[in-house]
Amino acid sequence: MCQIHIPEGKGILKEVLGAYLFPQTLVGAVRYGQGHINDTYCVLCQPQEGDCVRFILQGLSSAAFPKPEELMENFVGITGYFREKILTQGGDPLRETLSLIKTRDGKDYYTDANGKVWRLMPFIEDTDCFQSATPELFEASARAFGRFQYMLQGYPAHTLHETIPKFHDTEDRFAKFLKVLEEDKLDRAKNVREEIQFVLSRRQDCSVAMEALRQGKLPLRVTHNDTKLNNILIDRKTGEGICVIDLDTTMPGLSINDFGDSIRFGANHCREDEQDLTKVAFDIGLYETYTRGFLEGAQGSLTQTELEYLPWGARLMTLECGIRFLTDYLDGDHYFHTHYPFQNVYRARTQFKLVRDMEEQFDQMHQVVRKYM
Ligand code: ADP
Ligand code: GN1
Ligand code: MG
Repeated sequence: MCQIHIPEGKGILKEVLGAYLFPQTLVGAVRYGQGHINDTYCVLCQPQEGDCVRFILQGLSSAAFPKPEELMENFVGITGYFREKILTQGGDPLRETLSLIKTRDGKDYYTDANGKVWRLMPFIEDTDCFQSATPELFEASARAFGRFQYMLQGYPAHTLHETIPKFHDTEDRFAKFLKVLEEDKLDRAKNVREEIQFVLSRRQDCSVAMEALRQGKLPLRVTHNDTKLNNILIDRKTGEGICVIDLDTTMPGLSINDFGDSIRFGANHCREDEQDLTKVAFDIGLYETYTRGFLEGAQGSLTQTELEYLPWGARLMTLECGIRFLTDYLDGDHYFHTHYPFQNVYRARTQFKLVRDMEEQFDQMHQVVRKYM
């Protein structure tokens, strides 16, 4: 057996990799991707002839996912459902959806000595994962997320576990923010007075989607709930969104949130933690591009009311995400991966600037949707 390269301080990886039987010689594992939640590694194997074969190894965040076994049950159900659909349509399920590699003892995942759950998946090659995109690629991602919504229409929603309870319940996010703010256990509130005020003055907004759900105006569907541009793999040959990834929050939810979260992340030209707010601006042109693609992909599966609420989806997902970043900062930065101090504050600020822009352009946002209804 060759010497395996494992990142320093990650002895646990040796244990995890040992749980799998690799057909080729294991070369090593490196940290991979820009996800904020899971511990993702690219595992490299060298066959006797030819190029290295890559795998994605992920340790699920225990801070985010209290019941990882239930999450994995969802994962198996959803990917199995996609597999069948893709096969009927003559597609390639190994490229168009995620799949799991079994452990030596035939399990779908490995639980390490600390109780952390790990999964191993084939690396979907000849694809790109973008943090920002050209309008063409953004539209391609929109078609793929819209199609994701469309394809899940018939999924038995009652079989899905809620992997993060109240994940996009914006009222509950507001309540959690208030609680953490009241405690202010690290005495950090004094550093973010303006941001706190921004949230407090938008309490009413936090109820818009939840109220529409309670009144039966918006249907509960099976949705992805984390539709960032970097949660989609773009086929290098066709430029189309070939595989929707990061299925950990796919569960009952609102379609407007799937639309909205993509807008939050992609309809601008800045990093999520951009520190120069003069560079942060909502781009209504990109919003239109995404709307066109999403509605094309959804193939008429959204109701009239859902369409009317799409702009609210964008505004609320952006506000909610800002609230979550700010809450995490006040709480000690335990939830989102951070790479330097105040990163969650910078992230919250970009979200709030985008919310302001959307508030100012809300009428135009509605007009854009009407154009494609
Ligand atoms: P997180 O929840 O932390 O965001 P993701 O599941 O989104 O974790 O994975 C993080 C990154 O890893 C993705 O943005 C993508 O770049 C890459 N990735 C994940 N799964 C695959 C895969 N099967 N093939 C290629 N790249 C992948
Ligand atoms: C997280 O896992 P990732 O990086 O794709 C988070 C999303 C946030 C996003 C902000 C499970 O997404 O809800 O919108 O960061 N995922 C989870 O960038 O909390
Ligand atoms: Mg991700």
